Amino acid sequence: MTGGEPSHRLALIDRSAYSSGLKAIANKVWEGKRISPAEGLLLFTEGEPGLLGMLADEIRKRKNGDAVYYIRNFHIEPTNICINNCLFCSFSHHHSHIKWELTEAEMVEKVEKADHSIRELHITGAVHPDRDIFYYGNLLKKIKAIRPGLHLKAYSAVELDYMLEKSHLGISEGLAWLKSCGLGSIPGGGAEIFDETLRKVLCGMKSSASTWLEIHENAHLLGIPSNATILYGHLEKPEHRIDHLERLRQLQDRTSGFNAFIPLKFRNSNNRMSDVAEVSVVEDMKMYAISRIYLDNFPHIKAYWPAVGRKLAQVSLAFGVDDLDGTIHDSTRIYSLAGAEDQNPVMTVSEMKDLILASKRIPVERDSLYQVVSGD
Ligand code: V47
Repeated sequence: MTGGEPSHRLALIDRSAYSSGLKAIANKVWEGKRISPAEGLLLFTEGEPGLLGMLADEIRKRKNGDAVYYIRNFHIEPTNICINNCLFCSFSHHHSHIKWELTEAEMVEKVEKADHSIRELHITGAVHPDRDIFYYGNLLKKIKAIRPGLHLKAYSAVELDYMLEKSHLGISEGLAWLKSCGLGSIPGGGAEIFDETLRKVLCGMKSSASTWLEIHENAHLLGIPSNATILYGHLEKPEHRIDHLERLRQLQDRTSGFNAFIPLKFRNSNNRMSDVAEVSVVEDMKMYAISRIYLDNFPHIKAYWPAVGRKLAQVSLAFGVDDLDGTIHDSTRIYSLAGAEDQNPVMTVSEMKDLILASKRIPVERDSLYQVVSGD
């Protein structure tokens, strides 16, 4: 906290016209207490951006000071051939009708060509019917042989679920083997929305919510950290968002294995949900802020700028966000295909720093485990 200012702000809230319910939540947040699902719901239905931003910003400050983290990273998307056919997806072959897959040699070549300052490789893509855990484990081994220092954040729980099943391995056994191959952490993809009814409509073929959570829990128990996401701004209601956050908060209470939570705004180009309008920026900021307030046990809230655009990512820094992901190096197509602003996402370190400094915050280069590293 910075000298007396927060209590002054709280006094302003107490004298405001906010409902007694909102004032009670504000008091709880200031005292560092956890809010309930009903209170989270009230924030969605009654909270306005000014109040939500103030509360989220206070928590962000207590947890991370003025640091805004970023990492030098790039992605490999191994294939767009997918056994699933999710309504919101613009990436898989189901929508484009063009199938492609990178060979192992092509992926290894991408690593060989990658700038040596890059610390993290994020591997995720479609769920290819023929590729099993041994294929993907051996890929990690080959990459590690060339670049032992590169952190491999690889394979969403949905990809893992399929490769484990295809290879007849249990979750723990399979993850332990992938760890021995070089798996460093698991990205947060595939969570979408946990509510079973809605999940069936949006992505009924995909792994269930409970499987997603089980895979992350097993990973955490093996010392493999992970991230979590929510896909929001489509058919869901505030209660679905709170249910999603609550399931994650409960798991994090058990394991402390999540590093970051990443709200992913639904983008409506080139998919079977193009008739669903994208939500407003106000709605985006509410989602970031309430995520920061609700997930009191998550260290970091990330705005993934290739998905939301750099302007929105910059504004999110006032709504609880302390992490902007990375430099990306024009290596992902998941969001450009879905209509994101940056069609060739790449951000130089100096652009990243300028974006953060303009928000009066401190750019901090990190590794995949949020250790501070000195760049350049
Ligand atoms: O699970 C797909 C989402 C996710 C759309 O862990 C869409 O650091 C919006 O999880 N509109 C994959 N979202 C990406 C992902 C991720 C990204 C960056 C960092 C990390 C991390 C994880 O992309 C999918 C899905 O929820 N997605 N299509 C769409 N049309």
